[in-house]
Amino acid sequence: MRAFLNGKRDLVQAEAVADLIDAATPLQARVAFDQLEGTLTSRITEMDAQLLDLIARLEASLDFPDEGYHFIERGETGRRVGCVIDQLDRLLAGARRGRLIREGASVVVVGRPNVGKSSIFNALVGADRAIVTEIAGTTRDLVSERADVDGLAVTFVDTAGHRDAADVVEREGVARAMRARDVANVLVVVLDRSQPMTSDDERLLADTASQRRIVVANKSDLQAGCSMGALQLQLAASHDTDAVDHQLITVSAKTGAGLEDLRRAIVRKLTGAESLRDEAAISNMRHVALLEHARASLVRAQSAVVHDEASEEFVLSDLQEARARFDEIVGTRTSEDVLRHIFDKFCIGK
Ligand SMILES: Nc1nc2c(ncn2[C@@H]2O[C@H](COP(=O)(O)OP(=O)(O)OP(=O)(O)O)[C@@H](O)[C@H]2O)c(=O)[nH]1
Ligand SMILES: [Mg+2]
Repeated sequence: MRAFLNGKRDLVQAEAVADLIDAATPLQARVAFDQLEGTLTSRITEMDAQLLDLIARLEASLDFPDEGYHFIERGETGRRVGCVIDQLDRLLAGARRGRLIREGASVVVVGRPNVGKSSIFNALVGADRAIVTEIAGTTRDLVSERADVDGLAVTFVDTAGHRDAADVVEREGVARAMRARDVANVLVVVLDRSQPMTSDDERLLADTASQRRIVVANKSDLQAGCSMGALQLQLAASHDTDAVDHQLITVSAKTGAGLEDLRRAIVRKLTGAESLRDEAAISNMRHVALLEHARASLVRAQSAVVHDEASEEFVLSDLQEARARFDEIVGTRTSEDVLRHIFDKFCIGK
């Protein structure tokens, strides 16, 4: 707090110290460290400088209306505001990753009985956690286990095979599987490639089409019972929009073939990136909220400029508003209450 009050650290950096202390995984510490070194601050300073320049030009145009001279054209104003919005969007895209890093994610394994869900689940968590037998309907309850995937804390959940069960215990298991399915960040839908597709498979593919999912064809060590081409077509048919999602991963839980591809696909699905290590991530919700607020002001300014519907004064006030949010993030204009709240979290040695 003293470093902040004396201008040696901005607020973002001070908050990073708290995050560093709280970090539970190496990746969380990395994100905090980036922030401490000023990655976020420098991005914000850049955007702020662009807005300041724009504001100065607009104000000059307002101050000298009679000179017949514009310090900036409307089109150029709109373009420059758009450019800052793009930068904000990139930062906000990193916020989803930041949140994942902080909070972790859940990956739920579903599929009809006996396709190898528990075998894949065990392989993903790296332990013989769930019972595997050749009897269909082995797993009857949710089995969950946390594992570190590429630095992310992921909770994997194994579920009961999806079918119309006669047994009450299994029926309850299937109901639980459905509930887990609905709250998953990513679904792993398992099919058995050694068997022809059944109506249960088709129903599951259709039911999960709108969710973020990875479809896996397991038992690739056995002779194929359905062609990959037919599976691909089936997948394409169950999707109406998201074309990139047709991806099908072939694995064998028995030999381990393809499991590394599956792990990578899970990270990509969760984060939208190949790896979590290549981009700055924002993990602080205060920053996200203020960035979103700034973005909304800029969108308002841009639409006023583009539709030529408001005078420069209104555009100016929206731009000022966005700058005020930037100031709040780095702490040059942050209320006492917020500061107290932030520094109250540093209770070292108390
Ligand atoms: N050959 C071969 N057998 C596999 C593979 N994966 C699983 N199995 C076998 O398939 C059977 C079912 O595996 P499980 O992992 O229990 O399947 P499940 O989907 O969890 O089944 P339920 O819990 O009953 O819904 C077992 O006998 C496994 O040994 C694989 O990749 N290749
Ligand atoms: Mg099972």
